[in-house]
Amino acid sequence: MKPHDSIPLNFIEYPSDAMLERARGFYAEMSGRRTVREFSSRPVARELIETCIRTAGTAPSGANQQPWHFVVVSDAQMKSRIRFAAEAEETEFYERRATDEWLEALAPLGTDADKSFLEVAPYLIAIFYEAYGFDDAGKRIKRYYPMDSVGIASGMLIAALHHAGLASLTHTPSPMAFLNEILGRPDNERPFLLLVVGYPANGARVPSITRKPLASIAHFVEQPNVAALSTDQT
Ligand code: IYR
Repeated sequence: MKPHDSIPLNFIEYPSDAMLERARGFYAEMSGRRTVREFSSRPVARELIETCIRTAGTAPSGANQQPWHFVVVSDAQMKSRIRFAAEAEETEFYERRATDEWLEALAPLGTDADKSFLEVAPYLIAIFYEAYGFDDAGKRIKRYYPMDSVGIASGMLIAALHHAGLASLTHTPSPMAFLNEILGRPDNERPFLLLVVGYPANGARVPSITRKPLASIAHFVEQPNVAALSTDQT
């Protein structure tokens, strides 16, 4: 089937050595990203945040419904309200809700119910997905893969922020329905992630963790190279 309307693809082809250089350069840059939990209150230009959100908005989405909404909070009073509500949930989590197994899994990261970074960091980006939408007549319409789509957009936002030189923290107080209430978002929007954004605090430290090597996160299903096999056997 053809789309209703089409335009020529704007595809940039690079020489193959340049492609590898770009791939390696981007990997090197992204492998330097770390989730940060100690933020500086140093202000960040709003235009940086706007531009990174524009990048997030280029993510692929189910039926191109772009089922996301980003609420950018820099207002101190709002940040305090969010911190207060998040800490209430987190205290419940750490003291009662979390299983011992879960707490054990988190122990290496050193997280706890203190969420002071929610007031310190210059920006909180509350990311919502639309569980359903509305047509022009106000009738409920289905959204396709909204969570998955917002997950992809969030990943792109995290990459864009890192690329711009900012640190972020993917914070998921649970449950986080309080974000709808505090930020006045409608019922069809569900909180997906609270992204904390800013500069790291001076001397910020992060847990000593490693990333799984390629061989343990991927494998290739390839056509056997028949020529190479027959020479090996001689
Ligand atoms: N939401 C809690 C707990 C927490 C859960 C996971 I899974 C993490 O990777 C990190 C933290 C908190 O933010 O502390």
